[in-house]
Amino acid sequence: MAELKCILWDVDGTLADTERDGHRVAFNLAFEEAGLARRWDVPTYGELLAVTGGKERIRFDHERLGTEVPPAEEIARLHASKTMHYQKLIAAGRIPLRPGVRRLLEEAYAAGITLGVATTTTPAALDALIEHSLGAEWFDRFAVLAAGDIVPAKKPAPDIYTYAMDQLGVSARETLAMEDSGNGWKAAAAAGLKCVVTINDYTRDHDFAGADLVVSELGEPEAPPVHVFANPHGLDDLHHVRLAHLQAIMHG
Ligand code: XBP
Ligand code: MG
Repeated sequence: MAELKCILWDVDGTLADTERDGHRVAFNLAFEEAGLARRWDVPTYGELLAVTGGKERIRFDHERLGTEVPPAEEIARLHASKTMHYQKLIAAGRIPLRPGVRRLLEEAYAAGITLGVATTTTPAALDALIEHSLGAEWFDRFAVLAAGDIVPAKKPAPDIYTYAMDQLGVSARETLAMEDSGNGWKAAAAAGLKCVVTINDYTRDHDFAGADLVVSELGEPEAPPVHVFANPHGLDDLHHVRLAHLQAIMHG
């Protein structure tokens, strides 16, 4: 039994549904701009999400098609262009936060819980989402922004979570992860964290066996109740996910 001291948030799919209408669209714009014929449609992109990290995903696409993998510098250039397009999409306000994210962040912040980000996405992409979707005050409210290539092994490796906890000086016992995907859940579990999962259309069939709560979204008091897919701690009153639920998970 431990007190909840820290919540580490995944970004893509958890804070906002960024993949289908954000990252995917930005990759396609970068392919087009580079004169490449490749386009990732919605189902194809879902398959490519098996690999985290945009540069890694481009490489994986070539590997699985059996086409020649471009040199690392070329992939990096293509990915830099993708990041620029992604920043523009985010700046245009195309991607709102998921239901309940702001509410729960505010509640936890007001309660003095340490908040951080642990994501595989590129720092520039994360910064755009904070600035345009969350609000610039969150640059200070998050005590750590752990992102991208800062650790070499991306999720499902635990490294980004371990890195974030090291930076904050908190232990796995007192930290909870918020995730949306199988790879994210595996990373959190491998780092020894309890984990709440909010699924989305790309991740609803992923394996979340062992997660501490699996729901459709965090939800809002005035909206219909969330769908609960797994509630191993037997949490009550799950119309929407509140800080009290996260604290109960840590006690359980
Ligand atoms: C997110 C990712 C990222 C984004 C694209 O995974 O895998 O690669 O899809 O971002 P998670 P970049 O939510 O588990 O962190 O192109 O900036 O890598
Ligand atoms: Mg995610």
